[in-house]
Amino acid sequence: MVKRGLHTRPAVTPERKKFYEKVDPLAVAPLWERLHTIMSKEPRMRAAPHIWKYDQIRPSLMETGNLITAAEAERRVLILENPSLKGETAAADSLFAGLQLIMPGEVATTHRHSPSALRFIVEGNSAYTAINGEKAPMKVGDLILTPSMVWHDHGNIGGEPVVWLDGLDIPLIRSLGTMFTDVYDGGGTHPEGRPPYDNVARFGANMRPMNYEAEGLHSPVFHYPYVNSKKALLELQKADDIDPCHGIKLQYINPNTGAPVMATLDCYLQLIPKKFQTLDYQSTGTWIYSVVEGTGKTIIGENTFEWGPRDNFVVPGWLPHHHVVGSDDTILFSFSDKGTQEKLGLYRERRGNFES
Ligand code: 1HN
Repeated sequence: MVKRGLHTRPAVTPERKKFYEKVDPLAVAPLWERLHTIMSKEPRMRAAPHIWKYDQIRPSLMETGNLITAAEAERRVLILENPSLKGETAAADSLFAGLQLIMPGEVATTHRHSPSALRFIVEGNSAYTAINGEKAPMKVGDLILTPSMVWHDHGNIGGEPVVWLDGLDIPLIRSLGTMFTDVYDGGGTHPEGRPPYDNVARFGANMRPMNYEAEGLHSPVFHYPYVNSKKALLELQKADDIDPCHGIKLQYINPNTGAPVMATLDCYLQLIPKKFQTLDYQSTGTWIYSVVEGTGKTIIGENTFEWGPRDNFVVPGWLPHHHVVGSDDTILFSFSDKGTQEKLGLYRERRGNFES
């Protein structure tokens, strides 16, 4: 008998083997042969922890600028594909991540899709994402949302290449069978909408227009400028209220509800002070990080990942992990499926010193 977790696989006697073969054409199978593979005492993710060092990827990413136009590619993205999920277009069991490049003068035309997406700007300050025609000028460290089924396009009006991290809920949408995509007017661009930063002024100043009625499952703010979110973290350092597992970790929220910014993607920005070592944190959530400022390392089970600005790494669910920060204060962006799991009553976490 093979013992694994809670369940044991019964012996395969010649009589049983014959039975299994006999019933196979009927499209039925004995659950007792499978129980040990599907049920585990605790989560076992298919994705392994992985780090994508920006310096190693950047030359190849820039090469794609000559290899294919944004027009031909539609979206010029190098998928951050987890080696444990090769060919599956995923960074982790439930999340997609990629690095998108847009060259000076290029546009990526308007489309919309049922997967929700976030952009976290990594390099360059001369591009924009337009949401229903309203431009969000991209600055390094800004978070820009393109929620489910909202029209969006990108453009680069300056002289430098611009790169951002794309985060999407593709694996979830795929498994639910809820994938829909539309191309705007056969590959065109949405007409100019409201002026840049309109959404930030309307909903992002802890105020909102009088008699506004909230609708939809996503934040009415779709642009969270880094200057604002970084300022909040720096101000909070004065209170010296450092969470042992997370440092100072702020969640980007939908101001209508206090909920995560989108139904299926939950975003965070955290400051961990220099020389700080966090306590272990274990959660059912999968976390994808983008390092903004500072250097350090993250220890995830057996893996130690050393990181600096613009590196990306993934912490798959239920793996205890902690951060060790170098000689400068560190700022980390991350996104997660935490919000999705919480809606379903499934999120669990453990903090501090525990048996792993
Ligand atoms: C997509 O539409 C974008 O709109 C980025 O910029 C990344 C990855 C998979 C599928 C669609 C975009 C994407 C994507």
